Amino acid sequence: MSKKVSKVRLYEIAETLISDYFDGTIKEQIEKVAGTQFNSVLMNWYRNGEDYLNWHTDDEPELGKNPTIASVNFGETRDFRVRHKDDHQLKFTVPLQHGSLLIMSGEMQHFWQHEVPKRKKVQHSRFNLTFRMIRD
Ligand SMILES: O=C(O)CCC(=O)C(=O)O
Ligand SMILES: [Mn+2]
Repeated sequence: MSKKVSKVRLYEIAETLISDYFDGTIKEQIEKVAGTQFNSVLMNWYRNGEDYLNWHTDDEPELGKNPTIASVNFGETRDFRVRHKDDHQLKFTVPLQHGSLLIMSGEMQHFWQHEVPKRKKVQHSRFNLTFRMIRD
């Protein structure tokens, strides 16, 4: 698929993804790769490079101590940045391309924060699905 994904195409992808999610197709594939099970999914929609997500850790108590979080990416490539909580100079960037899968697991959320920064040059949409296991 080309790098630029048209809006209409993106809506088609979103629709397919949502129906795939409900019949379990995507979830099952991701679970196989991640080696764990998920019971919830969150969709983030970045309309263009102005939309962003600030530095944070996924450390909500309902995710448990060492959560595995799997993120599947669609549309525009966006930078996913990671930095150490205690030393912000210790950081790296992963460009998340269309079709890529990012898995965060183990003690990552104890020591590392992540963000999706603004990117002025990005004009098109990107969304991702983040699969999680919410415990009661
Ligand atoms: O859009 C992304 O890749 C990051 C999403 C994220 O960090 C989150 O939903 O907690
Ligand atoms: Mn997060």
